Amino acid sequence: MKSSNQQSTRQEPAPAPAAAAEPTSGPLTREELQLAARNHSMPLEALRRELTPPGLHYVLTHFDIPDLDASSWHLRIGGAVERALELSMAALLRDPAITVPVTLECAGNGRSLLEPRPVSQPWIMEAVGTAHWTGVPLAYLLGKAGVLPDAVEVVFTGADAGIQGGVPQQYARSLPIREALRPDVVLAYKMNGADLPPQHGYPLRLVVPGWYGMASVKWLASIEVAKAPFPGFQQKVAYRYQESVDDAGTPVTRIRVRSLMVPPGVPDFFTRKRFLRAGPVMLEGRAWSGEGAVTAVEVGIDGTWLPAHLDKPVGGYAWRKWSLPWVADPGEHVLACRATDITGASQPLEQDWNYQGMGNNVVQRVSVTVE
Ligand SMILES: Nc1nc2c(c(=O)[nH]1)N[C@H]1C(S)=C(S)[C@@H](COP(=O)(O)O)O[C@H]1N2
Ligand SMILES: [Mo]
Repeated sequence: MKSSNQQSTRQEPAPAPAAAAEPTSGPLTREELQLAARNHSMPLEALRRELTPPGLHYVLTHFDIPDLDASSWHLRIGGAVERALELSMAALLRDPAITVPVTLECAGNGRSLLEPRPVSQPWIMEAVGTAHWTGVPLAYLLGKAGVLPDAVEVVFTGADAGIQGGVPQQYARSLPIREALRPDVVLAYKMNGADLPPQHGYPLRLVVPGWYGMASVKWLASIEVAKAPFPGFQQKVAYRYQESVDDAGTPVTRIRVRSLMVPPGVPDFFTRKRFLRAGPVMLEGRAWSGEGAVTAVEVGIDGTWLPAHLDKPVGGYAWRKWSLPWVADPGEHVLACRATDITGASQPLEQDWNYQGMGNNVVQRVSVTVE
């Protein structure tokens, strides 16, 4: 550190931009509260529903929600293509459509459970939701445009702009070509059968099944096929598994296996602690993984793990319902759930820390008082 009145000829390097402030063990800040009041998670009781109603689905918006007019809005598809396209909403509505059930989860979900706490949107564990997304397969439009053979990525830019880590930007993310050409990647104009709500990307958003939410760019303005990896802030600085601020880290991609439980009984208003009557109770919840099918869920009752029943999956990248009957006896109990996916990956009992608080898939524990 040099003091301001000291003369120095040595040039200090400018600090590299960071996705968020230094992690802390201090109390929640006003800035975190401000973000938490804008970006909400899904109340856990909504896990009872296979599809999350839009108002209950989690929301994460970095900057401001744009106010777009679908009648004048256009999507540009250009870059390394044979013919650039400029599409109106009316034109997109005439293209073939698909509907895909997708569980979206924010990569920062669980961030605030880490110690020290990465400072950003302070998710606890409910930044998740499942919807039917209807729209045009991205592969269809890329096929129409004709991707050139030396293309490596596709860059998606949203209409929303702001500053993060000192860097002015429009929200933008890329996908490798092979992911962009998957048949289930959709440019969605409907959520659960209705027009997209403003907060979920009206009039058009990308939905990338299996990937953490940051890949699913909302309020799409343009799609650019690129011959080199995209160096944008949300790709190279944010959404990385980093040990420290100056670790380049590795990119966050697919959703790690995870399960959540509908908290049984009734809550105390302020503490959210749970209370229920002694006797039979059906423990239930949902489990998902961006790596493929969920193959097992175990329910922990005071540290003893029991296999849960799994319902049929509703889609390749949508959550799967699990349930287990339990006879609650009076006293204090700790309930937990733990999913395993087709790759053999299971949720950790303790979470490894990372600088941005990405990919936390630690098992959920629910304390209940049975009376
Ligand atoms: N244009 C734009 N797209 C975006 C974002 C954003 O801030 N701007 N946030 C991303 C992040 S981090 C997540 S987790 C998901 C959240 O989608 P949802 O709000 O529809 O649940 O949108 C992604 N797409
Ligand atoms: Mo996110």
